[in-house]
Amino acid sequence: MTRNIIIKFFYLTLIVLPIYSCVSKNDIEAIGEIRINVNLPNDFNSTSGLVGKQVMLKNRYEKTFYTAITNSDGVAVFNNIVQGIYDLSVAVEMSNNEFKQIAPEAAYNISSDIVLNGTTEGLRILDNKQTSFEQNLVWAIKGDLIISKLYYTGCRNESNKSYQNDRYTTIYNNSDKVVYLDKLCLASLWGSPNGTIPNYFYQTDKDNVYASWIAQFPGDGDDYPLNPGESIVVAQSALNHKADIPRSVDLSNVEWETYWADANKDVDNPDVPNLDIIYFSTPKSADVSYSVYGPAVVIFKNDDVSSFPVVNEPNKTMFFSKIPVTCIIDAVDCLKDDNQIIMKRLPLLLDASYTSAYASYIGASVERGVSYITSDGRKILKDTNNSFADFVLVSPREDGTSDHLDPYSNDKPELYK
Ligand SMILES: [Ca+2]
Ligand SMILES: [Ca+2]
Repeated sequence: MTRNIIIKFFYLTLIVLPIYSCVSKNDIEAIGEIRINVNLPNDFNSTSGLVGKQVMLKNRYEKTFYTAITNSDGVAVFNNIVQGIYDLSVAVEMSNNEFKQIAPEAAYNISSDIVLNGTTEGLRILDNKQTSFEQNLVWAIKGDLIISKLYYTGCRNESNKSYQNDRYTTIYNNSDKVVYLDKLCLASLWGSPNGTIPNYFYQTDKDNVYASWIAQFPGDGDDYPLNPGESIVVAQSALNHKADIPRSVDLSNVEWETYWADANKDVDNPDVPNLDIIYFSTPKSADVSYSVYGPAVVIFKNDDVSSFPVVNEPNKTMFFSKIPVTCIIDAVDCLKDDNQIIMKRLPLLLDASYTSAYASYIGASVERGVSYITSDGRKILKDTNNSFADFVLVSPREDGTSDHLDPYSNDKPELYK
């Protein structure tokens, strides 16, 4: 990944320099040295877990990335950063053994590997007055099941008319054990992915998230096993969308779909089992679905899901199901673009940043990059609870076809294309 970024910057430099040669020096002034001091949580008693970790700075307007590696003090040094507004991001994976050694109290009773992450949004690197910044990390348990791919943008037909009934979610077993999908819940959170007023719930409550809808797998505990390295797809509608929309996808043979009977507008594929709809804030809508501009999606298990409280924002009439963050297994926040950071819906603990398709109706998906491949050929997908670091955008080809949008594939080892 680092090599790709370096190569990218090498070419970028070759291309950009002649153009910039006519721009005044102040516009492109580089800042000499920027130091990022990465700090583990207070109850971690050593910085040994921080050696050799990647710190990323993303220039907001140029959408370029810089990376640096932490030294033995947990400090990452960047040289010759172009002045600008940056989003800082650190994501660290830690084994359960190391967790137990460095933070025995926090790790008590926890048998999973963990991730540590932290972000600072809108870091102002504009001059040499401040060249040293602190970045604190928070930890979270690494999930077995992960949302490996989201296709939420919809696409367009040959007459350029928008189409969005083909959205889907892929769930992957990222562990080395069989995991059961029984009673797993899939939910989309309330909140716009673009706008000017930050999400009320996000602003006021970091211990819960608030769902517009919740769909749940049936089963009583051992009915729907998912093997290590395998995935299943939940379609909004399990149809061959390609039959009428060549740029869309064939979802007629996926494992699951959501079907909302009450509005009488949805189609039930009898050959594909349905998730149970546990909660729906807008029951007159045709189906439970995602925003084409970017949903916030969570998967979780909780025995009390049917009796979660439903709450509204002050002076608002819509109600949402309140989900405690402690039961969430995986989550991804998708925003409309890089200018919508204030619209985040997921607490930093669940997703330290966000991912984006940057446009709607383009037939693009967001999918996790491959972290590594085990000796027996199983892909371990990137999962640091930081979508900015974990996800890559998969766009259609130039001719507009999107048949490479294979719901089951994760084959992007290199991030930040
Ligand atoms: Ca449906
Ligand atoms: Ca069905």
